[in-house]
Amino acid sequence: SWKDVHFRKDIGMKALKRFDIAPRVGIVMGSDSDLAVMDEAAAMLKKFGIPYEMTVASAHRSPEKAMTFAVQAQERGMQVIIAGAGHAAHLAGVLAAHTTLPVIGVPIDSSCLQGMDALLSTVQMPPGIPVATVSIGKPGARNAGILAAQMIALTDPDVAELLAAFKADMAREVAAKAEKLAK
Ligand code: RP5
Repeated sequence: SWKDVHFRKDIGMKALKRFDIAPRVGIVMGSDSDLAVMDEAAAMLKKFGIPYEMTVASAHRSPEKAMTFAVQAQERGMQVIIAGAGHAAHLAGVLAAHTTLPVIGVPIDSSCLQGMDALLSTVQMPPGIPVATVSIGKPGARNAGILAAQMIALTDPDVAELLAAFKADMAREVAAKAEKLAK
């Protein structure tokens, strides 16, 4: 089943094609230098068994590709887009301009301003075009993956079950830490 497919980034697209599976989440990043951060989002989607596709498209350097990705995402079966970019990060906003799918923005800490520039560029969308912006860098990318899973879980009980187990695991970990501290 598609749940058994391990969507490593290098074989992700091939696996999707081999099993004839449509990606449900599109992860887009402004440059391949963003990959180490965006891999955190991918890791979460893998954990919840959600097929995804990863690509590079830049709002500034390849605007046509970014626009086409957003325009085609829904008809290709995607339910959520996660977009990560650094510097003056307009990628998530540009994708959101071209789709009605929910777009989650990940500000990437790749500039001299450590991502504050990307955070403000991503979060400060004009009214009418929302981007659900998470925190800067790897923790934000991880949360983007979880948030995408939560959106998908609204109509997918299997994913909802995995998310509930994930939360229960976190609570157990905290309890174990508290217990250790009390000893
Ligand atoms: C942004 O510029 C990208 O998202 C990346 O974070 C940053 C640097 O890109 P490269 O110069 O490494 O390609 O558009």
